Amino acid sequence: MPDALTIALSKGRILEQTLPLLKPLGIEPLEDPSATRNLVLPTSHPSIRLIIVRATDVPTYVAHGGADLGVAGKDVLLEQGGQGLYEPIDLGIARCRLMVAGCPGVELGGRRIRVATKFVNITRRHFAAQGRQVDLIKLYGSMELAPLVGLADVIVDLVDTGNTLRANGLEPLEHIADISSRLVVNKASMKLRHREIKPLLKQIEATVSGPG
Ligand code: PRT
Ligand code: MG
Repeated sequence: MPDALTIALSKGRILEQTLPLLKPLGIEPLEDPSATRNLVLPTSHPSIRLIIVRATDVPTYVAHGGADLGVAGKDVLLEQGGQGLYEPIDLGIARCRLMVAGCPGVELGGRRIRVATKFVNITRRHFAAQGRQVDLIKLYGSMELAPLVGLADVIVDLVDTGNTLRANGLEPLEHIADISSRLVVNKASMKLRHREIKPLLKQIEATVSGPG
């Protein structure tokens, strides 16, 4: 299927919450994505296939034309800059909040603080907008650990239920942004394959904003 329209998704909540949006459009993977090791998945739609990539790699695949379309968290797009992409639809899925969090009662005033996060660009911008310089400590996961062992004063991470913070004795301190997943489109594809992509976008938009 060299000419198949390719949609990049990541395993986990984005895949789980995107498939129900694609199903009414007649787009269903022919094999169970959570059970297969295949990274290229044909669908019930003869000219649409899915590829499975890391959540943080979706913008890269789409910007460089490895996929025509993709679904990416707004956190990932904010952090990476979203260059080379159209971002036409807020899918309203995989919702959460980007928050500053730390130990209850932690004093942040009047000194330079250390912030552990995988979102270093978002974090720098957030504190710079407050006129604060911070020392950034880049981590790739388990951010909640950093304040507990004295690696950082606070963290910047995604929060949904708050259970992860609570389980580690941390609390949300500042709200940075509300996050949901966005449909992203390769700019050249949008021009060259407009006849296929435009109706798809219309249908997805109708499903997202539709009744119920
Ligand atoms: O897991 P992997 O390293 O492969 O990649 P990933 O973590 O980037 O992917 P995934 O599937 O975990 O997240 C994909 C996208 O889902 C993110 O980019 C967000 O846009 C969105 N999303 C929505 C979330 C959450 N909710 C969320 N709760 N992503 C992560 N979390 C994590 C959070 O980092 C923290 O560890 O869940 C924990 C907090 O959840 P609560 O419910 O305990 O508050
Ligand atoms: Mg994860």
